[in-house]
Amino acid sequence: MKCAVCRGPAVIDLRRHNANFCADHFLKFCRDQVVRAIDEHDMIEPGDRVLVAVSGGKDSLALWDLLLELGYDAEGMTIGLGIGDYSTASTAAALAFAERRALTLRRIDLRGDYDYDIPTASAATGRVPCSSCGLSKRHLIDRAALDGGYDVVATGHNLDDEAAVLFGNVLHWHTEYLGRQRPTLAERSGPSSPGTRVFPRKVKPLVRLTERETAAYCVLRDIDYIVEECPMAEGNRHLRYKEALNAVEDASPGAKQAFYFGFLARAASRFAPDAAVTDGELRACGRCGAPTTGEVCAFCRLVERVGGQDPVPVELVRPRRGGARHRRAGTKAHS
Ligand code: Q46
Ligand code: ZN
Ligand code: ZN
Repeated sequence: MKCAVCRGPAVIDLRRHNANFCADHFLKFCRDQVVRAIDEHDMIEPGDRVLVAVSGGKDSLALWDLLLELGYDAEGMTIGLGIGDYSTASTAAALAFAERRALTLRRIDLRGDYDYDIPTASAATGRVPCSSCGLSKRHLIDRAALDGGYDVVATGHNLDDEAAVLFGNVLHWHTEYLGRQRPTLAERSGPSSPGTRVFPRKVKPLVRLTERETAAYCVLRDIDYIVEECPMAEGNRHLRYKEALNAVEDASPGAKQAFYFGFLARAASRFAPDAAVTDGELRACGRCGAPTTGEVCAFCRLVERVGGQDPVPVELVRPRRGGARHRRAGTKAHS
């Protein structure tokens, strides 16, 4: 197996590109894909301050590393979700990465700062853990970006994630989500205070890389990431959609990227009006000031409902494969 660029020994084969690469040219391939995503979707301007949402997994650490390699001013933020050993190990991986490179990593701990955690929130609300988890993460990272003066929030969603979300949104014809499913979401200002940002710009620079590629990137860059997946993800729709798409990809390499990039090029704009309809009029939350369509934002309502409750062990709320404990699953399905 030879590298497609230098004919040296290859370390990875990329069937969807019909090419093999040596370590150096694979790392260059990853950087090139990120540069292309950033350029094509106007993600980051030179001089922008970037806040990277860091979980400690392969995608977010590869993203942070790639942005730094490309010369961006990128700081990290991690949120302790309280999902047992998984959260402990995730935070440790994020911290180790930041410390080794003397980087700034902002930290929030749900139990320490807001007196709840994701398993307890799931038990108290009777909804899948990903529901309160996604809500909490979105709210807290938006808040941190606005308060910290960051121009843009970057998340580690990769091609597998985005294709699976698209598959789910098409399967259920969630046209408002299809209208919003883009690798760059522009910042938004409040209607009552034009010029004041209420939502930061959000970008997904890894959309041109698969999770196999981000894992290989981490190995070749000597990045220690948490290999274990979140125990709450087991059995959720997002994973099932990924498996279905992987079966298609196996039989037909390149199908996944054709599906996702074809959607962006030829279909996404058709659904934009559906997204606009559900956007609603924004006002400031009466408690925290965050933008919301109601009196009090969903995050403050969640904290009010579940804050201060005794911790519920992960095992009691962990979803089981095939057993539909709850009706809804998967935050990424709506991102
Ligand atoms: S961390 Fe949170 Fe994910 Fe775990 S509970 Fe769900 S949303 S699966 S990306
Ligand atoms: Zn090479
Ligand atoms: Zn609020």
